[in-house]
Amino acid sequence: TVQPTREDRFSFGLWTVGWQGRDPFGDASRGAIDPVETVHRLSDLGAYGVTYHDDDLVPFGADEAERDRIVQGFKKALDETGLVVPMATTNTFTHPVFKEGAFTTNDRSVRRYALRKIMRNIDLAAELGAKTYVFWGGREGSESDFGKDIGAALERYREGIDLLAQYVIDKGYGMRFAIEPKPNEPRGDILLPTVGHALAWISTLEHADMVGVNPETGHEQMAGLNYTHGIAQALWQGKLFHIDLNGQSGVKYDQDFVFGHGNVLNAFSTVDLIENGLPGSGQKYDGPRHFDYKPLRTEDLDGVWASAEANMRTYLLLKERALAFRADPEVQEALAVAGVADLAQPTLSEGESYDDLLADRSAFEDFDPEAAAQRGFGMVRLNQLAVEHLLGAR
Ligand code: GLT
Ligand code: MN
Ligand code: MN
Repeated sequence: TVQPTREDRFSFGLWTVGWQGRDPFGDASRGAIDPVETVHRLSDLGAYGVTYHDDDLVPFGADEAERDRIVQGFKKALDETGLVVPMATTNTFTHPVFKEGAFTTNDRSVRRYALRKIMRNIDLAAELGAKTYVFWGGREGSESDFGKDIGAALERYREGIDLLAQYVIDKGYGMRFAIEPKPNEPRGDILLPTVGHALAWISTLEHADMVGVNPETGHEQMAGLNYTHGIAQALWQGKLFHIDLNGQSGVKYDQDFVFGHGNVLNAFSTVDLIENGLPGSGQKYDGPRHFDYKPLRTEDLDGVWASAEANMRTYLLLKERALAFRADPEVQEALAVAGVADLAQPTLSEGESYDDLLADRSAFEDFDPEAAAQRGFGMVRLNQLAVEHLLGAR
């Protein structure tokens, strides 16, 4: 059961296994991997998809002939393996031209250049069959509260995404956009820092219907937030277009650990939600299980591929545990004691008005808050059952 197959729909970014271990304090600890090799290795490991930034595939500044040669080689590898490209994205953060932002830099010429760079890769992404286009605004932010007009920045962000949405519609690419929130790093503060900020901003867009979110486990946790709650809200709002699964240990730098290597109990509830959906409404995420992690800088190339496999194994093990958890009669009883399913029942009866509620003496005049306050919900027992299933003790 822990052998990944195409049906599991696991995908990885070229930049994940391809990370060479460069950090702010140290040089690369590994050599580069050819994207063609990555496609073959991921396929051998049981993944179904590979994702990329324009510059992961074609080095920044390559001429047309070089670009063509690389793209053809990549396509050939996809054909040979059957791997698909479910998602693509643009690098608008590495080159120093983007040091002050891309969509939202104060320099208008750079904003125009960024839009062109994105449009160019959207064309390629469409050619490769991508259905989701991710926007991670790593450089959209500031270190000085006085150096950025935040209202104007959000307006320019909106202008840019509206333009690109119109482009995709006019071209008939059938793509949806997914905004990836992150609170900070590399900027001191990044715009659209959490799932909530992103959802609120998306509602202001001209083509809001085709824009959702791509929440990353560690990014919500860097803000001290609950990832499972974040994706649950996005799912409930019909906005969970894509996910970046990884591991993070608390509020600190972006660790991009292997999925589950961090807050493993939250990883368990994440998989439970992805696999079993929202209990009340049955809403379920049906996109790729995408891993956005970095193999530790301590690893050699064998360690890189072992770490890719680790993400998928952890996911499948948690999936197995989540199904066992839901099937356990004692868990079902504990869920009933906690009243989990009762929350799906509307608070007012069908057709009931506030006048009816005001007339209902049992709701207030005859209601005994002291008696109701006596109820125990058994949440600790429920949580302990989850931990015991997670530990394989049940
Ligand atoms: C970058 C970032 C990730 C984003 C990628 C998409 S790039 O590695 O840290 O979280 O998902 O641009
Ligand atoms: Mn990250
Ligand atoms: Mn990510």
